[in-house]
Formats: sequence, C-alpha cells, structure tokens
Amino acid sequence: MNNVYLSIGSNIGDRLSKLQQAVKLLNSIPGTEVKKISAVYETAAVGLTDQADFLNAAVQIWTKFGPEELLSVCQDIERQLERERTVRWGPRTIDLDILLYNQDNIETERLTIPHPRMRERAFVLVPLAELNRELKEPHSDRLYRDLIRKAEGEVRLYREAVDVSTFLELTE
Ligand code: A4P
Ligand code: MG
Repeated sequence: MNNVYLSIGSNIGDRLSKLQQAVKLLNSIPGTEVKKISAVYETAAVGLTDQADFLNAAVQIWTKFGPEELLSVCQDIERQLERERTVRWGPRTIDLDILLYNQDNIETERLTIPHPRMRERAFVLVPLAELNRELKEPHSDRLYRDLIRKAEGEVRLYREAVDVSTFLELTE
C-alpha cells in the first residue's frame, strides 16, 4: 500500500458536505482506504483573492493506485461532485490535490509531487502538519510544520478533528 496525503477544498455551495462527499467517495473505492482526516479550516482565498472563503482539510489515505491512476481517481471524484472548471485558481465546488505520494518525487506531464505550491500555503500546511507532525519534505530535512510560519493566507479552525466515520456524519 502507498501512503498518500491529499488536500481537499471547496468554496461554493454546501462546502462541508462537498468535503464529506469527497471523503466518502474516496473511501468507497476498492483499494483505497481513508485513514485520517484533519480538522476543517476556513481559509481566505490564496492566488485569486476576490472569491469566497474556502473550507480546507488534509486527508491521509492508503492506496494501491499508482500516482497517475490516483490522479484520475481524484479527477473522477471532482467530476462526480460537479466541479465547474472555469477559471484557474477560481471558485470550485471541490478540488482534490495530491500533496505527497510516499516520499517520492514525481514529475510527469500531468503530475508534480510534492504539489508545487504546497510549501507556501497555510491552508495546506496547517492541516497536513496536524495529521503528522514529523512529516518532512522528500529529500530534505525540512519539517512541513516549520514552513507554516512563513506561509501565505489566513486559516481559522472551523471544525475540530474527528475520526473518519464521525466526520462523515457532521452537519453544518
Ligand atoms: N497537477 C499537477 N500536479 C498535481 C498534483 N500534485 N495534484 C495537474 C493534482 N493535480 C496536479 O489542476 C490543474 C492540473 O494540475 C491537473 O489537470 C493536473 O494534471 P486543477 O485541479 O484542474 O486546476 P486548479 O486546481 O484550478 O489549478 P491548480 O494549479 O491545481 O490550483 P491550485 O494550486 O490547486 O490552487 N485558496 C484557499 N484558501 N484554499 C484553496 O483550496 N485552492 C486554489 C487552487 C487556489 N486558492 C485557494 C485554494
Ligand atoms: Mg487543483
């Protein structure tokens, strides 16, 4: 099994429900198991700032899928949750990004892992470091939690961390 960390985010409609549906769909795929989910954070938009606040969380999964297959799985879930893919960095019902795949460095036409912008983004680093405080950048000694101080964007706790089955039952 491969140990993978994902970032999930939503800033349109029922944001919490979109995160829950994404986690549920991930968990329902044979060969993929959601191990842990961080607290949910409400975050100011980074990049294209003139848009609604996001809910963001990080998820740890175990999966039998290779990186490219997993990307297709994530994109399939985005489609199922009717993500409107109009503007880059713009509003979306759901976004699933692969942050880390084991401790591999991956560079293909479709995929860059570690995710190229993750180390600058508080909405990624805060939930990620919460899942695993000892997590380091592949091939470097930097702990992700040590990058938080210089990272960009406002992050507020929205829902405390709970186990995966409780998370799926939270209501707004
Ligand atoms: N791609 C390359 N590497 C990866 C990876 N590690 N994981 C490619 C996932 N995809 C990866 O992504 C565009 C292409 O990136 C994919 O087709 C895939 O082949 P996308 O999800 O279709 O488009 P996007 O998300 O609009 O663009 P991008 O570049 O992924 O944007 P980001 O960097 O993910 O930023 N602010 C807050 N507060 N919270 C957010 O969640 N999200 C973004 C999106 C901007 N600002 C935000 C948030
Ligand atoms: Mg994305």
